[in-house]
Amino acid sequence: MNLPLSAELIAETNAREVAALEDDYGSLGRKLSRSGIDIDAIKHRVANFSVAVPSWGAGRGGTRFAKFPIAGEPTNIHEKLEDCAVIQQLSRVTPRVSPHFPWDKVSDYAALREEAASLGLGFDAVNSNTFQDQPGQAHSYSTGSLSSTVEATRQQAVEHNIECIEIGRQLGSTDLTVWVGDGTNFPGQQDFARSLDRYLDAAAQVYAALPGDWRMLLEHKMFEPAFYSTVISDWGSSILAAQELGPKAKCLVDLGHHAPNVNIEQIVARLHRFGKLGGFHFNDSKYGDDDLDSGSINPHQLFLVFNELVEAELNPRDGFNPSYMIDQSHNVTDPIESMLSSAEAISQCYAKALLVDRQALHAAQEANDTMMAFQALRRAYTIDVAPILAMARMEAGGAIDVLTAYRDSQWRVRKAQERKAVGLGAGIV
Ligand SMILES: [Mn+2]
Repeated sequence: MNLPLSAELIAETNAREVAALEDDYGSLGRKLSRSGIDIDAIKHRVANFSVAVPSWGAGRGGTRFAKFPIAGEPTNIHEKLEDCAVIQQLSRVTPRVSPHFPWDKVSDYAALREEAASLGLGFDAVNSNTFQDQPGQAHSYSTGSLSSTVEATRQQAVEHNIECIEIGRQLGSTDLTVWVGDGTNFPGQQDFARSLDRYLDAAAQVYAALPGDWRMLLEHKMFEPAFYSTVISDWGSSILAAQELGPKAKCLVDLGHHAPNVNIEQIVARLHRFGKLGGFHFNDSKYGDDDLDSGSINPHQLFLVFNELVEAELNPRDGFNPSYMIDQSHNVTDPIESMLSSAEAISQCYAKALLVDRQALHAAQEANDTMMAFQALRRAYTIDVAPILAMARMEAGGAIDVLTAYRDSQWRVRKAQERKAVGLGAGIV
């Protein structure tokens, strides 16, 4: 194992914090035990929770207007893996990286898998990219990809997705995430029915290439880059497509890809009810698909989503194994710091959802006791679960205070001396 930070550094920062943590953990444990909850059992479940980080999230993102790179940001997949390993070493909750092709292309994927393993990392869902043209590409995606009116373009998009499956097999992935930017900017530009027909026909060719234990995760998005309509615009289109494709096709919910104020937690429950909840992209938003840090704007919504996920876990119906990933654009922060902070926000909401008294909640629901049903959620939401997360992290070798340990490590300062500078330019991720 070739972990990026020294274990001594983490031990030193933990030594400053451990007495306070033990005090807080003990106090919270006594409080929870009065409600019949064993804090160690919650800690055990939190320790088994994980969320993937996207390779592209390790670099600074940007908007349609500009990108402001920082010194020492990663310039290739090898450096991205190093940064992801820092996040995992400190947080112990992000053991997998979700790669993106062609951005992360290398000549030897077996070697890349070994390189990741030596850093303490594995690979999560593989992401295809048919929303931009690459140098030397035969057919442009300017007319769309899987739904393009141009047959050769559709075929190229199918082949790219199949290539992603092949790369993913070598990396140890078992999921292909498909998001297409296909859509229109003008009324009348495309026929809604025929463009969906073309998408389904092409997606079925990708589906047919899935190995037996793989899933195809369909990610819907309401708008952007198309601003009038998109082909897979909402969870309705997504579940209909997934149902038509077959049992290995599932829906992936990105928290930012909905109309404002949509009840996302209800969508989660609906998709699970029909065995189609395949994955999650965590981020937060204020106005649209802002890709802000998870839990930074609406942590209560994140908690309510996890409340549904815990319900689903307890009642798995056709199985429950969603693929979780952070999907954010880090435009103004050090991406490592944002992902450390976000991983903690996500785990916190999971831990709080575990603290919900399900028996009391279900009893109140059956009795139509609105206030007590709401209070069952409110009681859990207001508990500060930070000591549970910190204890789980420390016991797994991570840092009690991840951001302080990261800053103490001087990682970015050291990388700024080693890595070449990243160019300016637009940087939507
Ligand atoms: Mn996403």
